[in-house]
Amino acid sequence: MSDPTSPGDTDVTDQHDPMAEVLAGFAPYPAEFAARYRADGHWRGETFGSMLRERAAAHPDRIAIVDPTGGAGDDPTRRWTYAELDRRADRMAAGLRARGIGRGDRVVVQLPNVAEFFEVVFGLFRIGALPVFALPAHRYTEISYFCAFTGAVGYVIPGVEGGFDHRELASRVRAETPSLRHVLVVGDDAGEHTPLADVPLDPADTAPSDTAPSDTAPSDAGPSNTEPQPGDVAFLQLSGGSTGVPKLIPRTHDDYIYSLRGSVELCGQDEHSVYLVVLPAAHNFPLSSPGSLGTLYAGGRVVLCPQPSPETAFPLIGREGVTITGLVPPLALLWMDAAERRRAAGEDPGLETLEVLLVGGAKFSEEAARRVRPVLGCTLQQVFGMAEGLVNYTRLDDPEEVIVTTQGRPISPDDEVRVVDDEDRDLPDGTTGHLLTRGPYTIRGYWNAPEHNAASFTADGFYRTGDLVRRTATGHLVVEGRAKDQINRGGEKVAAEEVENHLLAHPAVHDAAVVSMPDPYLGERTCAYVVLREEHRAQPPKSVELKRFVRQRGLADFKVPDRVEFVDAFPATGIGKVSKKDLRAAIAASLTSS
Ligand code: OOB
Repeated sequence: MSDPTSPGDTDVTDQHDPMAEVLAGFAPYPAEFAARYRADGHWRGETFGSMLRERAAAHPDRIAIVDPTGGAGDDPTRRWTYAELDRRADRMAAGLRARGIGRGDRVVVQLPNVAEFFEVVFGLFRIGALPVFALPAHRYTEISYFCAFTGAVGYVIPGVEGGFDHRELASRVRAETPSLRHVLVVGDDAGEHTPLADVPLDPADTAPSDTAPSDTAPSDAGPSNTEPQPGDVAFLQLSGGSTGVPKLIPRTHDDYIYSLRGSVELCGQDEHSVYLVVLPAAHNFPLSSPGSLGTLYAGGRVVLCPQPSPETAFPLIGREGVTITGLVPPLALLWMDAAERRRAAGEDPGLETLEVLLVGGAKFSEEAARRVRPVLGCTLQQVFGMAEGLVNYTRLDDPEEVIVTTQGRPISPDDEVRVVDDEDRDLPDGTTGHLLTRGPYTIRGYWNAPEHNAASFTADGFYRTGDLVRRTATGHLVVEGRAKDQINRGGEKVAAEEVENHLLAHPAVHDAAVVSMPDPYLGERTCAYVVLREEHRAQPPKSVELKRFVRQRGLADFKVPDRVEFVDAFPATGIGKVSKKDLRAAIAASLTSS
C-alpha cells in the first residue's frame, strides 16, 4: 500500500490508488466462470448506483424508505420517496467526493437502523467507494481492526447509541489509524467530528470535478471519478469468522445484485412488498435476503425498525402494512410468545398484513417452525445463508413438512453444492458431511487473506462453509451441525479463537478454550474453559473478573463469554489437541444435571 497518510485529494504527486489496493486483495471469478454467469443471464451488468437511478426514474414518487425516528414535527416518521433517496445519494456522493473520498476508498459504516444508512451506502456506491459493514455491537477491538486492516479513510457512526458513545471510540481509533481522515456522525452532536448533515452537496456545485475527463489518471486527479463497473467490488462484508480476527468478504455489484434478484423472486416480492428491517441493517440477512436491498430492487418499501422487540415491531407492522420480514430464531420465538400472550389477553397482535416470515442465521428448531403459521398467521420461509455467498431458501409453495424440517435449497441452478467427508469425497444424499459450495454469488476468496484462503477454499474454488449438512431427495439442505470453531449465539457468530486470544492476555490465564453450550433461547451460548497459571490457582480470579477483562479490552458484548469454568487441564484428543468435543459434552452434561 502506498503511504496512506498523504491525502490523495491534494497531493498531485501521490501514487495512492485505492482501487488498485482493492483489486490486489481480491480473488476474482475465473474468466470462464464469469463468462458463463453472464451468458446465463445471472450477471446483467447492473450496479447499485444504476439500480437506484432506474427505480427512481420509473417510480419517483413511490416511498422507498420509512424511518419512524428522526423526523421533525409531531410525527417523527421520515418517508423518503425513490426520487428523494436518489437525490440524497447524489448529494452525499458529491459531498464525499469533495472531501476527497473516491473510487476504491474504504469507509467503515457502523449505523443503527436509520434512513441515513441508505443515504450513505448509496452515496458510497455511486462514487465507487466501498462501505465496510460493521455491526452496531462492535467496539474498539473490532472497529480499530477494520479501519487499520482496510486502510479506511472514513468511519460513519451514530453519536450515542444504546448508551454507548461512538464519538469517543472514533476519536481513539482516528488517533491510531493514519489512513482515517473522516469521521462522520449522524445526529445533532458530532463532538470533534463532522456532522453527516454537513457532507451533502449539490452535485452542480462540484460539476467541474464531476465532469473531469475520465482519461485523467486517478493518481493525478485524486479520487477517480470514473463510474463504478458491475464487476467491481461494491463493499466489504464481515465473515462470522472462526479465526483470531474477522475476515472481510468482497462482494461485487454483479454477484450481489444477482442474489437480490433471485431472493426477490423466491420470496415473492414485488412493488407492493413492505419489508421490515428488524435485524441490524448492515448484516447480510436483512440487507439482501431479500432484505432492504432486495426490496428496493423490487420497487417495494423498506421500513426501519429501531428495536427488535414486539412492543416496537408489532405496532409498526400494523401501521405501515408490513408484508415481509426476517428474524433470527430467538426473535422469532420472542415474537410468537408475545403474539400468543396478546391473544390470550384478548388483544389483537395486529399482524394481519404479514405474509412471509424469514427465519435464519442459526438453526430454527422444528417445533418452533411448526408454530409460525398458526401463531403469526404467515408463511415461514427458512433461510440458510452466509455472507460469503450461498443462500438457501425453502420455497413459499413447498409442502409444510419441507418448510418446517429443512433449511431450504440454493437460489440458483448454478449454485454448486457438494456434501463431502473429511477427505473431500462426495457423500450420497441423506448422509451428513461438510458443505462445500461454488457459484455465481459466492466469493472465491476473503479480501487480503492468502493464508486463510488456502484453508477456506478448495483448489478448484469451492468455499468450505464449515457447516455440516445433509441433502434430502428433494435437494433441500438440513443443517446438522458445524465443523468450524465458532459459536452461533442465536445468529450472532463468535469465533472461539478470537475470544481465546483475549482471555490469554489476562495475567492469570495459562490457557483458554471457548466452546458452545446448549441454551433453550439462543440455541447456543459461550462457555470459556480456563486453565490458570500455577501461581494463581490458590487464589483464582472470579468468573466476572475475566468477563469484565474481556469486555474492557473493547470486544463486542456478544463475544464476552456467558460462562467461565476453571479446570486444571483440558481433555486431549488422540493426537494431543484440546478436545473441544469433550468440553462441549462436559458443560452440556453439567447443565442438564444442575
Ligand atoms: C447468515 O450469515 P453469516 O455470515 O452471519 O453466518 C453464516 C453461517 C452459516 O455458515 C451457518 O453456520 C449459520 O450462519 N447459519 C445457519 C442458518 N443460517 C445461517 N445455521 C443453521 N440454520 C440456518 N438457517 O447468518 C445469513 C446470511 C444470509 C441470510 C441468512 C443468514
